[in-house]
Amino acid sequence: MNSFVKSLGGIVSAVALGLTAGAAQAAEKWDMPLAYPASNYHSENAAKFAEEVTKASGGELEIVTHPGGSLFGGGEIYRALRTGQAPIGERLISALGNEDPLFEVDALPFLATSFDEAWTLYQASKPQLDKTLDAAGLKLLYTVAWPPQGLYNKKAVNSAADMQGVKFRAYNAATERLANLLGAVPTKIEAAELTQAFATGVADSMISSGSTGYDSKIWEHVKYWYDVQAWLPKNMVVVNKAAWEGLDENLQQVVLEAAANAEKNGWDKARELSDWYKDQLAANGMVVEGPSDALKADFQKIGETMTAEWLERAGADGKTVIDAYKAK
Ligand code: PCA
Repeated sequence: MNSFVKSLGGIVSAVALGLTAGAAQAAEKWDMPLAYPASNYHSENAAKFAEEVTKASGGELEIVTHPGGSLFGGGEIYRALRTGQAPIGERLISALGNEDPLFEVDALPFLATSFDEAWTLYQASKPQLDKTLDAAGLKLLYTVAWPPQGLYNKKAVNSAADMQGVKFRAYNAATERLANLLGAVPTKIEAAELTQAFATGVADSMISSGSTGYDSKIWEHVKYWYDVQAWLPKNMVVVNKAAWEGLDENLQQVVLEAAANAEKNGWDKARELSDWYKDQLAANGMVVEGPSDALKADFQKIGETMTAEWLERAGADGKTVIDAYKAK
């Protein structure tokens, strides 16, 4: 093809594209990256949220979820949202501790250990969370908690001594630190890569909920889960502020209403599924039990160290959150 024909072709297709874009201008489509598998309740809840927005807006704003890290991996989602590569998405809040220590408050061992306490901590930390996100060019739409975090390990664990040198999968800086304090050897691995990590022996242990163990059929590789109830981390769904401001007020209202529903439904679902997940681990042959007194004491000590370290890093803002939580 000579260059004249080529550039003519370019012009023709540019015109055609322009026409298509013009015709479709009324409707907006938002891709929504998610890090966790499609069948996980967080992802199902997000899909329902997306559907509600699409329906209630009469198709004016269509939200399409992309679970399992298929559009952006878990580690990429926050950046994609900040840069506007994705207008909306979901991320584990405590994975962002390197951005701001305040993101880690819901991964402090033994600060909030039940759904009720986790909800209270969320309310206490919300003003700071909003502020931090706003400064990053983002707006919080809703959060949903994970069930309480317990210890998975290939072998029985009676105390921290049994964790010496164990290959430990971490999902944020806090679980990395915890592994180090346990004497284990941490590697950060996103949930989407978990099955492979355990199958290939890259990891033999982790701290997570029954939910993530269930999603990755962890019983194929791991025998024990200790219900330590160390903390309940949350996922958040956030929207890029520029994308948000591009919506008219009616559409913003539609999104806010769907987000409020998603928050309520998501937390309800997490509570409802928490025991079910534990039953599933046991039904698939795992030993599911409470931690021994020695293990509990070791975890308590580690929790105190981590809380002191966090307070130092998080400064006055961190103290404000903790004080607000304790006052509730
Ligand atoms: N599951 C997520 C984070 C917390 C949880 O329970 C994970 O393991 O990646």
